[in-house]
Amino acid sequence: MARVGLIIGSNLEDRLGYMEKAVSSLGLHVGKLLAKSSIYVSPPWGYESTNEYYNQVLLFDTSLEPAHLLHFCLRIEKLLGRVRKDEKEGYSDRTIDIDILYYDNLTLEEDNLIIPHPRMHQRKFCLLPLFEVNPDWVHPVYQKDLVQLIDSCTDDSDISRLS
Ligand code: PH2
Ligand code: MG
Ligand code: MG
Repeated sequence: MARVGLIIGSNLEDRLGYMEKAVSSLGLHVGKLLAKSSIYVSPPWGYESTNEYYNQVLLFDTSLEPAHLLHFCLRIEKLLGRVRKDEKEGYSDRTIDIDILYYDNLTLEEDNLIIPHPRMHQRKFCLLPLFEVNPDWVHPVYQKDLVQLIDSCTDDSDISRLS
């Protein structure tokens, strides 16, 4: 059994609806939901769009291997209407994105899957909700805890909790 942190995000149409559906599908396919953070609202990171994101971090116990976990994440994205543009064109708006932030203390670098998520330490919309649900987490590559990661994060975008 592994303990994993996932982040879900949506910036199109019925954002809360897509996120609720993602949480329930993940509960069916991935394992036991242990915690979910508040929903955080932030502007698109890394590209221009007027559609703000909702993001939420989820913690699960799972018996899926990393590759299977990724498979289910991608399948649920597709079921929820995610259309993937050519990724060479950069980021684009999406109904739902489901990313693996970490998988126990594992570090993995494969062509289609890097764990921990290679850009999570650059993004407040990952670090702040993760701090809410697992404040003791330590990044297995950088060996920094979340207070240190948040402190050295240069992301200055406006982020708030959905109230
Ligand atoms: N996801 C991205 C690119 N930019 N910005 C925010 N605020 N939230 C996201 O989830 C997000 C993003 C690529 O996956
Ligand atoms: Mg993503
Ligand atoms: Mg993704």
